[in-house]
Amino acid sequence: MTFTLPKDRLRLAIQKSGRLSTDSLDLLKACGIKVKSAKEKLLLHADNFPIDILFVRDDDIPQLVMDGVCDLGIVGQNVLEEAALERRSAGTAGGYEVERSLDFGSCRLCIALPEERAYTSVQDLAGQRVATSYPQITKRYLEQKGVKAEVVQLSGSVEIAPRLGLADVICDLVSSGSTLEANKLRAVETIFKSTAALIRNQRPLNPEKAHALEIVLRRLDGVQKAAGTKYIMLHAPKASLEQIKKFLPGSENPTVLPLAGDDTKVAVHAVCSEDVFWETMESLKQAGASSILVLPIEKMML
Ligand code: PRT
Ligand code: ZN
Repeated sequence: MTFTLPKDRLRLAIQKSGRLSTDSLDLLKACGIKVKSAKEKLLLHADNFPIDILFVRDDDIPQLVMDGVCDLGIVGQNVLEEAALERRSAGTAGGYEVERSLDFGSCRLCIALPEERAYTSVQDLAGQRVATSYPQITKRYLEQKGVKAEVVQLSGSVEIAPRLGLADVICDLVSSGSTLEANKLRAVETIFKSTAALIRNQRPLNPEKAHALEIVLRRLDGVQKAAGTKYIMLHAPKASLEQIKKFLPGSENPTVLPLAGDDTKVAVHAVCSEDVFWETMESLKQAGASSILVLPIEKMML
């Protein structure tokens, strides 16, 4: 299929269908970029922003960005690191920059072995066969540790390799750990920690695209910052105001307002940069606060 892409619109590659797809689309939506969900399409134009979205397999995203076919991509840092190492070993150029780490797609690349096997240190992996979909990252780790082991590349179902006799140990992504548990494996080393990231091609953008990217990044920072914050409102006796302020997590300058009809109390409004737990609310209550409300914040611009 061939299509032409306009030169003054940003091109962003995201995963078509998989663990990062919904979060990537939700992030665009939170940044005010409207894309109609049409999963059968390869390319979508945002209606209200100069950006086109390309829906592809996650493995293709680093290459599309490094080769400049797309200006931007949202991809797991595990996939990115593997592709970058692969390119380096093949001597192929292609620069990229990680613009932002994102707060989804978190996982870790772990070495795991059958539960019943003893393990004391990474040196125990010498002479072993390690099955993985991430041969470059795995080899780099083993080399750094001075361990000589055979790396067997598999494209999927790595967790069954020991049972099939294809390998002695595996190196695979883990998030909850239930896949390892179901396959009677245990993680013994974490060799790479990953989240999704927004990446860009290293070459300078033309002024229109650079301006559009600046806006996207500002909005994205506003969304990510808001995700970890809460707005808290409460009534505080004037006498215990200073003590109550100390319990407000990560809040620098709360707003203190008079309370109509009661001059012994004030209303306190604060943006808390950390989550507000029940324990915090209980401490506030004990310190004399009442009518405590905790609200989520959708967007922030400071
Ligand atoms: O079709 P396409 O090639 O686009 O997708 P894919 O099947 O290659 O990737 P997908 O959608 O499975 O994962 C996309 C990205 O999500 C990965 O590259 C990671 O950055 C991130 N991610 C986060 C994960 C996991 N968590 C994860 N748990 N990717 C895969 N897994 C797998 C893992 O390989 C193992 O099989 O889930 C299993 C382990 O999960 P737990 O929860 O049982 O530990
Ligand atoms: Zn993939």
